[in-house]
Amino acid sequence: MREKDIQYLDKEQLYELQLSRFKRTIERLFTSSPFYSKLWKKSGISPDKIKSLQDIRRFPFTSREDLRRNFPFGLLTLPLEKVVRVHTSTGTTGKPKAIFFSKRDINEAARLIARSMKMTGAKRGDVFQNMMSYGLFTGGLIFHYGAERLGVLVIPAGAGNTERQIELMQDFKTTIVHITPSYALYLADVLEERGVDPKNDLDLRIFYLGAEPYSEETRDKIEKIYGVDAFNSYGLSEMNGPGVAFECKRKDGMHVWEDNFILEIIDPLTGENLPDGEEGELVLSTINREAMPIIRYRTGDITYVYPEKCRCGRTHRRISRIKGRVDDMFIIRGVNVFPSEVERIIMNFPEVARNYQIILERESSLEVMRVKVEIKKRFFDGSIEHLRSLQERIKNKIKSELMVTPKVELIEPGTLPRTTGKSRRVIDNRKL
Ligand code: DLL
Repeated sequence: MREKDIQYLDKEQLYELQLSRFKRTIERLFTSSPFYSKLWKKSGISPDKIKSLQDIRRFPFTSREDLRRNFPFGLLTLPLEKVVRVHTSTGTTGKPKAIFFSKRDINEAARLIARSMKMTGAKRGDVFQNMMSYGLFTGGLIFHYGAERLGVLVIPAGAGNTERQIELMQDFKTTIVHITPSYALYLADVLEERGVDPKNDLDLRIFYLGAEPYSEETRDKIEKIYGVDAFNSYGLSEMNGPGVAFECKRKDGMHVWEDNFILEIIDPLTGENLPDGEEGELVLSTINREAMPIIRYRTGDITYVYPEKCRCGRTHRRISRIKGRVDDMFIIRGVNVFPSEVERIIMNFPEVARNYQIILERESSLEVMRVKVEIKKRFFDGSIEHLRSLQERIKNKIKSELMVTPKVELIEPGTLPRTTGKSRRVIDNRKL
């Protein structure tokens, strides 16, 4: 089937495609995966009982722990001579997770990236600078293969070495950049210090932002600074890496490529499926992968499915911007808070620069949320009254929206640690 046709299949056709791929995946796993066949036999499931996609709900979830416990080869279903690549994902604790790819798996992952890039307007003749880390992280190589497949000129810059990134952008007249939102903000600082105006002195037109949660306000900020269209890109190593879900030109939710993944939203506490429109944890199953299919993987990411079809005409359903990970959420004085909500609030203040940090502490027996916010230089050096009132306004806004009274600290730009990869926004010192 042609790429374009897959994206615009009508609902029934997409359903049939998913169902047949789902059945085939389950049948294969029953015969080739000791891990799944054992698990499913224990739950009394067999492939011939699958009649509809709803039947996926009878399958047990696969957890991050399952991947760790079976590290490295436990979920591999092909002999090693048919496997051509491994990527790993490092958690904060213990063993990483290993994800294996056959040649076909790499091609299919690249197809999804090429499809996503094309959807946003990338085309031959574009110069694409990939500022994501190469190596075991998927943001480098998986995206790289997709960009080559589309036929753009790829600069495999990797993350970091900011001076060289700027030089590369200038020398090769880069038009498209793939970058984490926190590195995009950091890069903007360095450009400013060098006297380079990203809007007028460079040739940029498209940014792909992903690999970590960020707010709509941060996207707006990046679009304004660079004068580009910035598209949200979502994925995780366990599901190939990037290319799971991507925004189209409408920039209103990310299309999950449902010909490759089955998408469910569950209540993270009960595991019950939730209807479209309700927020919960995203669960994904691969239905077009050979080396290491994964069924009902609990991503830990909080989102919801848009109930209505996108105006772009594509049938693949959309998920909302990721609110955070189930385990990112912290509870302070009984209130549940996602760091992304704090970000959304503070980034709405024009005085706020590009970086912030949330520190959770205990002062005597009371829990305190300290929010350190970098302020643009001209405001930081401006009147003290203005700073005092700003501090008060940020505090009150957080208090009224999140029901927690924070301690707000305004600090000079460039004070907080900067990152070229994924950022760490919350430091929890309460357990110490
Ligand atoms: O971050 C893959 C990726 C690379 C995605 C490049 C997009 C661009 P992991 O290192 O395994 O893989 O981390 C996956 O990062 O479960 C989310 O919690 C978070 N994440 C990824 N993309 C987004 C996004 C890659 N657009 C984890 N918004 C996921 C929010 C994101 N969170």
